[in-house]
Amino acid sequence: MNLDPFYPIVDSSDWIARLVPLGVRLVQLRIKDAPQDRLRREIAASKAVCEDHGCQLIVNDHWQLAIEEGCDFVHLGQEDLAEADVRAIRKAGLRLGVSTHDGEELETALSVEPDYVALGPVYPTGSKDLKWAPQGLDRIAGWKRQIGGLPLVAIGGLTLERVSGVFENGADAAAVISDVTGNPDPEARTRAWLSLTAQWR
Ligand code: TZP
Ligand code: MG
Repeated sequence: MNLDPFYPIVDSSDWIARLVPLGVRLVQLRIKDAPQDRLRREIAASKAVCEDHGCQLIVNDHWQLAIEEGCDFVHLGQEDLAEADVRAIRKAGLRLGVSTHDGEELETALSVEPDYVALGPVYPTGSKDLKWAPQGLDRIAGWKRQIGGLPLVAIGGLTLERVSGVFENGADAAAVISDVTGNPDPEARTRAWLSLTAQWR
């Protein structure tokens, strides 16, 4: 499976409606703590926009809603993975990406035969509280050696200015939150990311 190298993560369908039409081909909807009915609406609206624009939507956490809404890709962290019914996810035909932060988590992730593995945080991040120190670029290279052809997503503190290093060390995609949605001009920043990452597509 081929992942687009630019993998923005956003927390609403409004963001998806803003950014996906610019040419984004891979996006994650990551909404924490919302009522089920709102989550369902957000997932459905995101899916509609992504379908219109040929963009792969990946739904974080809410795998049951993702199945019910006909989505085809979910992302789970390790805690979500422990509670999820991976067989149900697979039976419904969805693909699955899994977060990892250390070797043990990588083994757990690999045991469910994921469609990609994410490693983070590469650099310090303000977007998520994590107990792990920044992994650095060497760790990206090490993870890639271990997982071989399985796509590797780098995440955490990635900016346009320093993203090249993750691709040079074997990452297949760069997942990013604040460098895009925290930018004063998110549309311009998205275009710049698309333009820079086209070389790794
Ligand atoms: N997992 C590891 S780091 C991170 C997640 C969800 C946050 C990445 O956000 P940012 O703003 O791109 O550092
Ligand atoms: Mg999660």
